[in-house]
Amino acid sequence: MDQARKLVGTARRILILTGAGVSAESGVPTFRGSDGLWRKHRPEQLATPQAFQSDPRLVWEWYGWRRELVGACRPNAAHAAIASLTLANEDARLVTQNVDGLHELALEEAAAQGPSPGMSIDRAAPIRLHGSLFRTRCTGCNDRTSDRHPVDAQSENSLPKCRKCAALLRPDVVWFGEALDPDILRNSMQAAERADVCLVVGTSALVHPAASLPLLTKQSGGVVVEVNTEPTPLTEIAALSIRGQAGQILPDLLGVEPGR
Ligand code: BJW
Ligand code: ZN
Repeated sequence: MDQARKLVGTARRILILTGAGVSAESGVPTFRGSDGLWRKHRPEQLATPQAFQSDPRLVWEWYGWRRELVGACRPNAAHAAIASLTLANEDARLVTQNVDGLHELALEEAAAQGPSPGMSIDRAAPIRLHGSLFRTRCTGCNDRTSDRHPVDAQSENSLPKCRKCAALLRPDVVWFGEALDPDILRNSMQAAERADVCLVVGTSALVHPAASLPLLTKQSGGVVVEVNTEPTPLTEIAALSIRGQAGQILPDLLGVEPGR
C-alpha cells in the first residue's frame, strides 16, 4: 500500500478506470460477481441489440428495475475520493464503464462542498464509455434525452416513446456488439496513452475495448495499479495489485479525505 500511495501520489498524469465494483459498496449489483446481474440474466437475453429487437418489453423491464434500484443508491467513499482528486488535480482523468451516475453525483457533492482553486466540474466529469441508465435514445430519430421516469413495461404499447417522432425509445447504453461512441473512445485512449499511472478500480477487465485501456498506458511507458477484491486478467500486467474494497482503499490510496 505504501508503494502504491507513492506511485499514485507522484504521478503527473493519472487515469482512473472504474467498473461496477466501485459501486458495489453503494448497493449496486455488479455484473459478474457471485450476486452479479449476469447470474440471474443471460447477457445475450438482455444486453444486446438483438434482444431489444426481439423482446423490447423484457429488456425495458430489466432496465426499469435497475433504474429504480440504482436511483436509490448513494455514492460511497471511493466515488467521493475519486471526485475530490479529479476536482483538485487537472491532470487526473476518470473513465468509467458504469452507467449508474454515481461518479457524477459524487462530483456534484464534492463541488458543492466548497470552492477550491481551479475547480471545474466539467473538466472533472467522467468519460462514460457505456452510456447512462438515466438517458434514452430514440430508435427512430436518434434523439437523446435525460430520463429518470419509472418505466411502464407491462406491455409493448406502454413502453417509452419519442416525443418528437413517436418511435420506441431505448436505454442510451452500449450493448454487446455495438460500437462505443468514437469521440469518447478516442479521448479515453488518448488519456490512457498519456497517463503515467492507470489506476483500475473494480472491473473484471473482461469487456473490451475498456479492458484494453490499461494496456495502452503500459505500452506507452506508464504503470498500471489495480484495486479489486479479486484477481483479474490485468493483475499480471499491473505493477501493483491491491486486494480489497474500493471504498476502504481509495481514500487512503489517493490521499484525499472525502468532502475536502
Ligand atoms: C470490487 C468490489 C469492491 C466487486 N471493491 N472491487 C476484444 C476481445 C474480445 C472480445 C471483444 C474485443 N473487443 C470487442 C469485443 C466484444 C465485446 C467483449 O468485450 N466481449 C467480451 C465479454 C468477450 N465488446 C463489445 O461488444 C463492445 N463493443 C465493441 O467492441 O464494438 C466493436 C464494434 C466496432 C464497430 C462496429 C460494431 C462493433 C461493447 C461492450 C458493451 C458492454 N456493455 C455492458 C452493458 C452496459 C449497459 C448496462 O449496464 O446494462 O457494460 S456489459 C457490462 O460489462 C457493462 C459493464 O460496463 C461491463 C464491464 O463490467 P465490469 O464493470 O467490469 O463489472 P464486473 O461485474 O464484470 O466486475 C466487477 C469487478 O469488481 C469484479 O472484478 C469484482 O471482483 C470487483 N469488485 N466488489 C473493488 N467493493
Ligand atoms: Zn424520435
